[in-house]
Amino acid sequence: MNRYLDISPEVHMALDAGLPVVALESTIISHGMPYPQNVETALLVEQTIRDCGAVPATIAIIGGRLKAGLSQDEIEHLGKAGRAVSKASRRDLPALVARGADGATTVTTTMIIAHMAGISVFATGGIGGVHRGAETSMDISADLEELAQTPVMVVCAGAKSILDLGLTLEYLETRGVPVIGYGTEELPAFYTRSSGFKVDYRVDGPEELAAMFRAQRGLAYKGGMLVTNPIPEKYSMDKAVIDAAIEQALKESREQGIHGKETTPFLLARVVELTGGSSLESNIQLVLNNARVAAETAKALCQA
Ligand code: PSU
Ligand code: MN
Repeated sequence: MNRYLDISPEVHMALDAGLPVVALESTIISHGMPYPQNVETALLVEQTIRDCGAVPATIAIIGGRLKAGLSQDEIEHLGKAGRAVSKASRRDLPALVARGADGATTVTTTMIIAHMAGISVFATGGIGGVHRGAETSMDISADLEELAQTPVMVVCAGAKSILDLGLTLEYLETRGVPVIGYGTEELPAFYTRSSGFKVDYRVDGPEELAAMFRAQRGLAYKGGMLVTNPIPEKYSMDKAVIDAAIEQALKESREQGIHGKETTPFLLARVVELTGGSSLESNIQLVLNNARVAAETAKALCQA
């Protein structure tokens, strides 16, 4: 095992026994939602995974240690500290480990640590991607590169249209990452079920998903797989309302010269503020929905 990694006793026992485990990220806790809803959601997501018969492994960096499986106190700490906790992407891990610092893991670093721990299924809300205007800013999330090189299945609700969804799909195609629609042929756009873009393949259940992931492993590919699961109909948002909030947030980020790792957290926080928090409930519900699909798929992978 990696000398910087700590696997919690519960996660360790599950992995040893060949039981299903689902990884969860922590940037969504510290940077993706306000306190206290972030902590409530993180705990509810863990409970949802347990109710499905799998074991949750929330991932973060605490005091320079890579953690797979957090205590309630650690989750509470990450949620309360919020944006004071470093958002940790691939390039940040060496500094955080060497300095004994805390870090909230993005999709990228959650994939890295999940893979180190031997966990292959990961549930989240949305992934990073190619930003609008990337042809000049070159702002492309490290999440896409990680999907191309680390063998973890990421279950998300698509990507928010703060990004250029068409370019994000082009990038994933180039890097050989299969984009799967869960019960849909269309790429979901996080708050809404449709985006106008097609996914590569549609699957209709956890067994089919597990079979595809098993085949990818059998082919000895080094990359992962992106599963996009649309938000449940009853929680999906009005496209006009969310699009207006996103346009406004993008305009403010340009005016304020927001760039680099601050861009995504800034846009996410402004969208929640501008929609009066009505997007927060949708966000919470889609994460729970993804947790259920991930747990069922982790179970199907164990039954091989
Ligand atoms: N998109 C969301 N919610 C999130 C994130 C993205 O809808 O919480 C977070 C995830 O942790 C993701 C990260 O991995 O932001 C991407 O950041 P960047 O664009 O800086 O790579
Ligand atoms: Mn970026």
